[in-house]
Amino acid sequence: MPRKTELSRKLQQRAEKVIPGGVDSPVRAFRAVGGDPPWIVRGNGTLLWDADGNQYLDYVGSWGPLILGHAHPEVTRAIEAAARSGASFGASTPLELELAEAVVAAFPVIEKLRFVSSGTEATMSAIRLARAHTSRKYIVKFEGCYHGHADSLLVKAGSGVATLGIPGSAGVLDELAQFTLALPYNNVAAVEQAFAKFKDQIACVIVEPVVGNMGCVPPVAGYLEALRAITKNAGALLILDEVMTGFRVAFGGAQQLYGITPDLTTLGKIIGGGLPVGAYGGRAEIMDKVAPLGPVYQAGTLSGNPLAMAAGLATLKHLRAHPEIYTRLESLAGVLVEKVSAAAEAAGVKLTANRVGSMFTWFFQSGKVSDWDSAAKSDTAAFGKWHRAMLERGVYLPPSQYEAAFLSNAHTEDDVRETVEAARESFKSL
Ligand code: KE4
Repeated sequence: MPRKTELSRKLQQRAEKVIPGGVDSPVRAFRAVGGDPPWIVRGNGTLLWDADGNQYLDYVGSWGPLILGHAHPEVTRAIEAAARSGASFGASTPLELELAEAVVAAFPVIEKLRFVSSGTEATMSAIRLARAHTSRKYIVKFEGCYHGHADSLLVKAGSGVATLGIPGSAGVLDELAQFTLALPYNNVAAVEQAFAKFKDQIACVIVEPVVGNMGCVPPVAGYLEALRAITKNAGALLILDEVMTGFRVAFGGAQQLYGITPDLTTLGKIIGGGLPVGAYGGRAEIMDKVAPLGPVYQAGTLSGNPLAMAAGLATLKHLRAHPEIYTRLESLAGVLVEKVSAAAEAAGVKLTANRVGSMFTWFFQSGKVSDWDSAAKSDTAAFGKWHRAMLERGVYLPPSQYEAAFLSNAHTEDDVRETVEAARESFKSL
């Protein structure tokens, strides 16, 4: 019995009259997988319900924030309590101080941080700060890594390695893009080449320490250590963009998992518990350059918003009180990824999986996926067909081959069994 989609489709058609593509973020339009995007009206725990009343088992989790699942009672109660005292004051509140202290306690390398309202604001500010701190113009990012939509970061590789970047979006100026070098991920030689060619001119390297935005791609052994050594030697800052990995792959993020000490860290998603929060932080000698203390300007009307701080604080308090959650997520996600991969193999479907903790991706190809070039070899049409088949069976996966999926602490062994069974049937339908 195919899913009813009439009401979602009507909402989508109405929305397209007043919102570009009918969505407030492009990936939600389901262009990469086809079909009508469900319009979600409610979530609870692992479940989502759409406007037509269809129920889904959710593996997107709002793209990472909801490690505790939807509408977790402790988070909901915290938001309700904060809301009763007023939504926003444009003044300092004890809640933002409490959350800042909780983040600093979990990330020892962060002596000071500044809250903003999105991951984009966090990385944009970190880049500006790195350029000011080093008085250098160039930055290094990696193909397949996404750090939000600031102009300097919407840049793709020029022709050949270590050449000037070219705009990755209309509206980004060539004159600005040229100062971003976009290099292949997991390739140390390319970084060494860039630092040799642009000696003493590179302000920072920004990297997803575990990539989520080309699908899940872990760092190869020694890669992050090499980035740390090269940047330290060159007087450049290492920025770990932990918007996705922070409090996800470990309570102290990828820097705890891999033992890397960055100069700046960007955070988001989980620290907002589902509400809009980003943050950037690092050593005081760097952060003290930010206004009003120093010359780097950055501001935000809703930065440190009390409702968002309350949601983030409740989330981090729960994670801190229950460290066993990370062991449980590691084990349950391992079972899920392995059993779905086995189901694909049994159905003769080429699939390769990458996973770090509770973030993972099944790539529709048989090769190893370690960078953008290898990820891009995936059969996106087959992924789209599988995504639609899983949606029909009530499993809500990220609507793009090049996104990470997430397990939450609300997921159970029964959810995994149900998902594996849906996958088994879906592979047969390909
Ligand atoms: P936001 O501006 O979307 O809050 O964060 C940007 C960002 C920065 N850094 C990393 C590592 C990120 O993953 C993101 C945003 N992630 C995407 C999901 N791949 C957000 C989903 C969307 O764009 O709608």
